[in-house]
Amino acid sequence: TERRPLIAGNWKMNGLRADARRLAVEIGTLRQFKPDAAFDLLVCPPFTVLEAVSQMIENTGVYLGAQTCHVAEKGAHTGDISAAMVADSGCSHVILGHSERRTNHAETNDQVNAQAKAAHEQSLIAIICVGETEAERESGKALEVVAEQVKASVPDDSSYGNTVIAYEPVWAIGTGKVATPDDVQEVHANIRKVLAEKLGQEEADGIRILYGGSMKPENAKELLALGDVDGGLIGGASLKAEDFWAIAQSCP
Ligand code: 3PY
Repeated sequence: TERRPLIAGNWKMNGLRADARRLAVEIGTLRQFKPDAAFDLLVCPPFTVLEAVSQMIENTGVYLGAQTCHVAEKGAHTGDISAAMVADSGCSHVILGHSERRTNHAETNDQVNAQAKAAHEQSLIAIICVGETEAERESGKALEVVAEQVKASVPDDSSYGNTVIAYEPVWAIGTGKVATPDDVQEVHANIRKVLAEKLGQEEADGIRILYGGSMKPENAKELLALGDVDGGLIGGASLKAEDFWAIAQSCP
């Protein structure tokens, strides 16, 4: 299975309506200018501007995603947003288990697994995030920790059509530190091995594994050229259309 690169912007908690609209228009315009470029572009703004961004990127080919969803379809969950609501807002994707969610909202592998199932039921593509902390890497446990996260967070109904993995070493998120290409390729190849054991080789060969953690125009080319890196989940650099586009243009 050919893995088409996915360049995903994680806007995090950034974007009031006016700025979000402007950024969305800029990204949509760039995409329309090169509709045949062989990568998928995805923007994941905060819930409050999904609707506004959705209108701005209509018919541009840019995909829309949310940054999390609740496991339940509806009900007494004040402040939460369900996968059905995410889909209803025009999203095709949802980021799940980002390390900031795991840390700030105590999300566990089991919860991320249930969220991904809920997303799949709404025909959303789940982008499941995994990654080790600095202490775990320093004690030589990076591969083991990430393998455990993949085993536990990826539901059994996952396929290359409905699931993307994002490897984000926690110590590289928003710090400017980037993992070395050798380290990234090693982790990505091991994630694919774990996916093959769990879902079979065909699914594992088709599932896109993104690198995240301070990806920017200056380091994107080297990272995106790695055999098991199938795109990027981009934080800060996704808030500037020209940087986001430059990263996408770095796809091999
Ligand atoms: C980063 O680039 O720092 C991210 O966390 C992207 O999700």
